[in-house]
Amino acid sequence: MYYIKEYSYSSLWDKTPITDVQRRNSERLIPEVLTRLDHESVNTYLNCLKDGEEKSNRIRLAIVGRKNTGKTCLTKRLLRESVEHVQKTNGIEIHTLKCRGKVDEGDWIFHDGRTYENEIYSRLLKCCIAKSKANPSLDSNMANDYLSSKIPDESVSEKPDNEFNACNLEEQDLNPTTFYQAKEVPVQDFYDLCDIVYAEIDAEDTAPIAIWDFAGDREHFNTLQTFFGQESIYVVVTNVMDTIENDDPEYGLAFWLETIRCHCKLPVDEEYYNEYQEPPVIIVGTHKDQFKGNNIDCKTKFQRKVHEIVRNSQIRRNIRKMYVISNTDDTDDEFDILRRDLVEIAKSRKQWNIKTPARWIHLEKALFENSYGKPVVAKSDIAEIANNIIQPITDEEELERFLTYHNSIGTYVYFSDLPEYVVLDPQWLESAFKCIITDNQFQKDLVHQTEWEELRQDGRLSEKLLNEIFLHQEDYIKKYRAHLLKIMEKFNIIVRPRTMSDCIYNRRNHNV
Ligand SMILES: Nc1nc2c(ncn2[C@@H]2O[C@H](COP(=O)(O)OP(=O)(O)OP(=O)(O)O)[C@@H](O)[C@H]2O)c(=O)[nH]1
Ligand SMILES: [Mg+2]
Repeated sequence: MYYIKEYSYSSLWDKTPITDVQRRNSERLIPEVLTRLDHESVNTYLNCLKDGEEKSNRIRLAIVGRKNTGKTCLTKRLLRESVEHVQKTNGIEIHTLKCRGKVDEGDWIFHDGRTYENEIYSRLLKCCIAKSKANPSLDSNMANDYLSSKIPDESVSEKPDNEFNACNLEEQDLNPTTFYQAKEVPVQDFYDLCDIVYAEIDAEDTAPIAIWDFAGDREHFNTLQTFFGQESIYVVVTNVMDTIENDDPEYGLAFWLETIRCHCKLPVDEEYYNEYQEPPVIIVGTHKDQFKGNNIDCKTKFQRKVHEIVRNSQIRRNIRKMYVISNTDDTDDEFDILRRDLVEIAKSRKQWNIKTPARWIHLEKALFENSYGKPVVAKSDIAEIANNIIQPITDEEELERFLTYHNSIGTYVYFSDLPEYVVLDPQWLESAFKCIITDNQFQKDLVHQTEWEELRQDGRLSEKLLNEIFLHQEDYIKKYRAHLLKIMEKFNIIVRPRTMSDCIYNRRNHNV
C-alpha cells in the first residue's frame, strides 16, 4: 500500500474548487475540521467509520392494488411527474433517489439526477458531521492507533499495485517513527474524504423516500409477493367507483388488504399490545372525478364501504388513513396532504431513528464500486470485500445483520436461508422472474409446443422447457438459474413434487 504525506494534500487541494467548500462551510453545514482536508480531517473520517452511526430513516412506499386503478398515476403525481402517456406496469418500477421527506414539516424535496454514489457520499458526510460535532477535540490516540495498524509489515518486500501512481504521490517511509511524525495517512482514505466533503447535503434533516410501483395484473401477483416486507408503508389503490358499487371479492380491495395481512404478520404478542398493527396501510380511492356528487359524499360513501369490507378482518388495525383523489384533476396541493401524512406515518413507526453503524455505508459504497454493475454477487465475495474496506467488517454475524437489514429496506435481496448469493439489484430479480412467469414471452416457440401446452393446462413446468427458457436468457440470468429457482420455490411460486424428480410444477394452473 502507498501513503500520502501531508504536504501532498495542498497540491491536490489546489486542483479542486475550494470556494465550494468554503461556501458550504460558511453556511455552517460542514465543520471546519473536515473542510481543511488535512490529517485531522482524515482522522475524523476514520473515527466516524470506526464507531460513527447513521440514523437510518428511510421511507419505502409499496403502491399496490388491482390493475388499472391508477397506481402508476398516483406514483407520478407524488413525484410531481406528468401522468400523460402512462403505460401499464410490467412487474415493478422502483423509484429511488428522486425525493426526500423533510423530517420536521413532512414536505418533500425533489432531486434532479442524484446518483447512488452521491447519496452514499452525502450519508457519509452527515455521519462525519455528527461525529465531529459530538467530539470536537479529536481523540488523537485513537487516530494514532489506527495509523499504526495501517503500517505495512516491513518483512513484505513486494509492493502491491498502486492505482494512484499517476498522481506522483510519495511512496511510504517504512520507519514507523518518521511515518507518524510526517503525519501520513493512507492515500485511499484521503481520496475518499475529498469525495465526501464535496457531497451535496440537505440543510435540514431529511429522509430518502423510495416508491415501489407494483403491477396489478394477476400474472405478476405470485412473484411480486417476494418483495412485500414489514418495512414498507403500503398504499393500497382502488377505484372509488368500483369499490363503492361492488368491490370485486376475488381481486379487489379486500383481496389486496388480506394479502398484506398474510405477508406481513407480526408475532402475536406484538399484535396484542399495539393499538395499531404494523405495517401501516393507507387506502387511496382514485377516479374521484367520475363520482356523481360532491367530494364529501364521495368520501363518506367510500369510507363506509371500506369499513364494511374490513369490519371482520385484523387488517383494520393496520389502516391509518383513507383518501379519495383524482389523479387527473386534483391540484398538487391535494397530493401535498398525502405526502406529508406519509412522512408523519413513517415517523410514528418503531424503526424510525434506529441507528446503524457508519461503516455499513462504507460497505455499501465498496459493494457498489466493486460489483461493476453485477446484479448478483456471491456472499463469499461480499465477505471478502467487507474484509478489505477501510474499517473492515470481519464478524460474520455483523455481515449477516447488514444483509438482513438491507433486505428489509429493499436495497438488496438476501434471504438467510438461501445464503449463497445476494441480489444487489432487486429490479433484476423481478426481471428474472418474468422469464418464467409471463403471459406471452417465448410462447411462439413451436418446438416446445407440447411443454407449453402442459404448462398452460396443468401448470407442469418440465425440465426441458425450463432449459429452453433459460437458453434464451442473458448470461446473468443463466448463471444464477439454480438460485432463482430456489427463491421461487421458497415463495411457492413453483413447487417441486416430492415423487417426481424430472419436473417442477408451477402453482398457477393457467398461462404463464
Ligand atoms: N379519470 C381518471 N382516470 C385515472 C385516474 N387514475 C388513473 N386513471 C387512468 O386509469 C388508467 C390506468 O392508470 P394506471 O396508473 O396505469 O393504473 P395502474 O394501477 O398502474 O395499472 P397497472 O400498472 O396495470 O396495474 C390510465 O388510463 C389513467 O389515465 C383518476 O383518478 N381519474
Ligand atoms: Mg401501473
